[in-house]
Amino acid sequence: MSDQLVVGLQDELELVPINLANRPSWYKEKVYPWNQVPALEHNRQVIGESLDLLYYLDAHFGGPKLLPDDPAKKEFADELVKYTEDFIKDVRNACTAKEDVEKKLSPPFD
Ligand SMILES: N[C@@H](CCC(=O)N[C@@H](CS)C(=O)NCC(=O)O)C(=O)O
Repeated sequence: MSDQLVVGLQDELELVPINLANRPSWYKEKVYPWNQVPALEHNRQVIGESLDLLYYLDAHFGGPKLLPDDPAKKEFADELVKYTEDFIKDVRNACTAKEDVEKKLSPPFD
């Protein structure tokens, strides 16, 4: 680790853990109506969606960039985040299906 001083986002933002199994009502009512995490409230604006957050954090805060500068790599990162989201959604749907769970799990893992 370098001895360079790194100011992390934790010094600029307040991190509020949300228990997804027992979400506080204020979160949906006052912060993020979609009631999912993550979400960021900054300058009276609420931003959700992981990819939008990465772009927002890079644009509004200092420190190491979360996304690459190279447009081709940025496009790949974009694709990767979207792909991961679809994968998680498919796996979650398969796991919570009432029947054929194994059959429904195959396509995302294939
Ligand atoms: N499209 C959203 C998906 C967010 C998401 O699925 N968050 C999960 C936790 S990682 C969540 O809040 N799950 C609870 C729910 O969907 O009810 C993003 O990319 O930020």
